Amino acid sequence: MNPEPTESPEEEQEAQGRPIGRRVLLGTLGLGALGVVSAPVLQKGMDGFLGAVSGKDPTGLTGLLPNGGGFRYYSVTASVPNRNAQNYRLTVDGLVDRPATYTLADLRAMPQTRLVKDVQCVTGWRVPGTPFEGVRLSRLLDAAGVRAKAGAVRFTCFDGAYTESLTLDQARRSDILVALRMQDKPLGHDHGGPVRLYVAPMYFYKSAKWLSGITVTEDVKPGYWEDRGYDVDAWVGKSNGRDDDPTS
Ligand SMILES: Nc1nc2c(c(=O)[nH]1)N[C@H]1C(S)=C(S)[C@@H](COP(=O)(O)O)O[C@H]1N2
Ligand SMILES: [Mo]
Repeated sequence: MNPEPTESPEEEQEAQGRPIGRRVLLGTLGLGALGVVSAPVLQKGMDGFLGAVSGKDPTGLTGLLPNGGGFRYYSVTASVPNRNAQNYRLTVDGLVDRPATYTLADLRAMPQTRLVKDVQCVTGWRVPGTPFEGVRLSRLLDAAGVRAKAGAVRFTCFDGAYTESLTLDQARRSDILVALRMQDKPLGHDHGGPVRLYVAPMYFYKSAKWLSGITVTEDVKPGYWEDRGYDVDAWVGKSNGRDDDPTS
């Protein structure tokens, strides 16, 4: 069953779940500004502002209309702890021979892959030509030694709520990264830093932010948005009832 793109859970959440952001934005810009700004741009501004609130710069409101490069900030939790080079950890466990825990330095010391492709959110927005850089997921899986009966990979996040998954065949693709950098800069907190998943060929909801766990499992378990109607196999242009141009 495909969700109706114009009434996707993400948008419902944006509409209902952010009374503080809406109130602050209305109070700051005033109704005159709202009359001029079209709805999609206003929505971007709200997301950008919320991103700044949860990040570090709540003062730069006008600079966030529209926000940085077309990205919209998403989090299913009200706040997310900050993790840095000192306290970030990524665990790899489940159906593997060699479970491992990586620090940020460990991940930085591994061979890095850089990909430049479009980003496509299932709600419609697209950001062209975005560089992501990091360690191939397949490399971490090989290092862990995936057991024969394994069929899927589950991702967990240090926001404590978001989850995602891939089949093992998907996870082994060369265009899926454990990303440390985006737009040729270290991944900032708002974009899921210091480490997020980047699943180039799929809708951006597969690219779990604030990645903290990779667990090899027998079967695919639907992730956060997939429990709420999104397709588990999220190929751009071939899922969720959409016909976007592919990103890979
Ligand atoms: N942990 C976590 N990862 C997440 C999300 C989220 O809410 N929490 N939202 C997903 C969705 S729907 C999108 S479009 C992108 C948004 O990434 P951005 O905030 O860097 O633009 O993150 C994806 N990964
Ligand atoms: Mo999304």
